[in-house]
Amino acid sequence: MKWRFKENITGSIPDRKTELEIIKQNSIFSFNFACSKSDLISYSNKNNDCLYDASVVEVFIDVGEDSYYEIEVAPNGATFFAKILNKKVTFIENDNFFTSEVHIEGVKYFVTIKVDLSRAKDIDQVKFNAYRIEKDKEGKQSLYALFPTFSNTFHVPEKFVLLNSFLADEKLFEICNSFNLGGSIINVFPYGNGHINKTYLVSTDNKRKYVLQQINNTVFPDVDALMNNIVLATKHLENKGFETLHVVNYIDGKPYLYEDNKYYRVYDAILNAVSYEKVSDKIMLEKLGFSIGEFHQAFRDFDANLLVEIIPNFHNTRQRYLNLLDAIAKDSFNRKKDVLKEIETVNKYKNEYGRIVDDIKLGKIKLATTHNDTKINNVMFDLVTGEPRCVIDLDTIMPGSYLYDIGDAFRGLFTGDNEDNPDLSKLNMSYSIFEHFMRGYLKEMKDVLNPYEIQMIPFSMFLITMECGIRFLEDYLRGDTYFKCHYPKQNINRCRSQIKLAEDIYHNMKKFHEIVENLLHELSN
Ligand code: ADP
Ligand code: GN1
Ligand code: MG
Repeated sequence: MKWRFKENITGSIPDRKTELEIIKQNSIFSFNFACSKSDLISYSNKNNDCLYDASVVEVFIDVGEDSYYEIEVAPNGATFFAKILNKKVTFIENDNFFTSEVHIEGVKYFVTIKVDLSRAKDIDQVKFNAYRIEKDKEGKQSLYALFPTFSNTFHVPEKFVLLNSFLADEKLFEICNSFNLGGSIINVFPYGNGHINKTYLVSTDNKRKYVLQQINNTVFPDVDALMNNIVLATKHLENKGFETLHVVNYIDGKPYLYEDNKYYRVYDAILNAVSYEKVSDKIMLEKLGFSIGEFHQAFRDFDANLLVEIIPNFHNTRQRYLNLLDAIAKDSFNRKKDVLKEIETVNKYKNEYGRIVDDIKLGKIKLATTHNDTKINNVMFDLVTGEPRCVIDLDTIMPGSYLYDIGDAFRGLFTGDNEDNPDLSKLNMSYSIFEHFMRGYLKEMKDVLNPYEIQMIPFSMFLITMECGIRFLEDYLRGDTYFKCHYPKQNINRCRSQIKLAEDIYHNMKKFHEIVENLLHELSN
């Protein structure tokens, strides 16, 4: 892979191209530079002279000692080799640490620096950065770097990256580095179980951790609006003293980076916290319900119209059903035959799907700022206290009904880690889970929901669960393009679990009503 250098102070892509390719052969690492548009001015032909006062390419390498090596090669082949310890330069002669070669073609020059890293105690800990200085005929000096230091010096060891990890996952390292995270990146690992974005945990040597996400641009075509919603919502929460996601801006001040047709964002990682696929502890459930209620309360003085409806009709179940009918009619992948039973079950309830959207239009159900994806793994719990700390995954924050979030939370809690488990007996439609979560939620929200909304809680659990089944089914018929799938028929399994749960809820709504009534009675005393 060839890397293009950036302008060192601004991080912009310069017209004058510098490319670097790194090739590893056992302990020898070849750094192959291709430098275009050069006036080929070298300072002198003496080694260890002030070569950096004219044109030169450079590699800085830290092999795990307190100091780092600086290697420079000029277009005329002269070299500079020194050890830098606390900014103090010690020249090195007669060392076989590296060899170099230069080749010139017109105004272009090529340098190969071969470094022998067999002296490194732990090759995985070796860090580096690479640079170019170009001094033109007019005497103007330009600084370029693989990882810009955003200053007028290259001597910023915090900008070095681990060489081996970099070679393993070069692109992600480059992206993380360009966000200016204030530390050398140690690792970038795939992280979490989300179905939509690609998520990575980024560790740096400044002890801070970050979450890098490649935003799913098919699901979210308007990334500007998406990030604007998130920034508005998180600022609102922050102003109220709640812990929330914190967006790390790209160096141009935007909350995301667009590169090679892909969108990336970085959040501070929420430390000492974890997200779960299932929760059954009674105390935790009550606290979880409370924190979803708190989330709703926090946005009561926020103007929901400031938020763009990022996925129109997201919880319009009637529309979701119509989309499914369209996918069935098209049957583009000839998959309808695999899911006839599921289609039949979904059709049975078709007259129910418009109820909440129609009630919103009639004013019986309020529109508020809602999360719209209150899946349990979108809540971070404290590792020490076990308590919910904050609700994350704010991609779908937009005007909606509280009932969407309540219904969705139970869908997730009853599903647990069995969303794609073909053994449907593992699903857990539990009155106890309902009661404990609802107790916490109603403590916060009983006076905000109107009596009709309260009455609709059990129905909302049925509706959102069935809606999710419909969405998995549609995605299967359309060739698995929306939800991340890890094996061929995963969306069928997911659909079956949701439909089964939805039917169970539908047939037991009376019992859920009774629990709500009892809780309201308990909480009013
Ligand atoms: P998706 O939209 O794909 O579900 P999420 O934003 O929910 O993506 O992220 C996926 C997972 O990554 C979450 O369930 C959580 O475990 C983890 N995660 C996301 N953001 C953070 C964060 N800021 N700090 C810690 N973990 C996070
Ligand atoms: C998706 O992004 P994630 O994994 O938290 C989906 C939800 C579904 C859920 C089903 C933006 O949630 O709506 O209910 O999968 N999110 C989006 O597991 O579509
Ligand atoms: Mg998520």
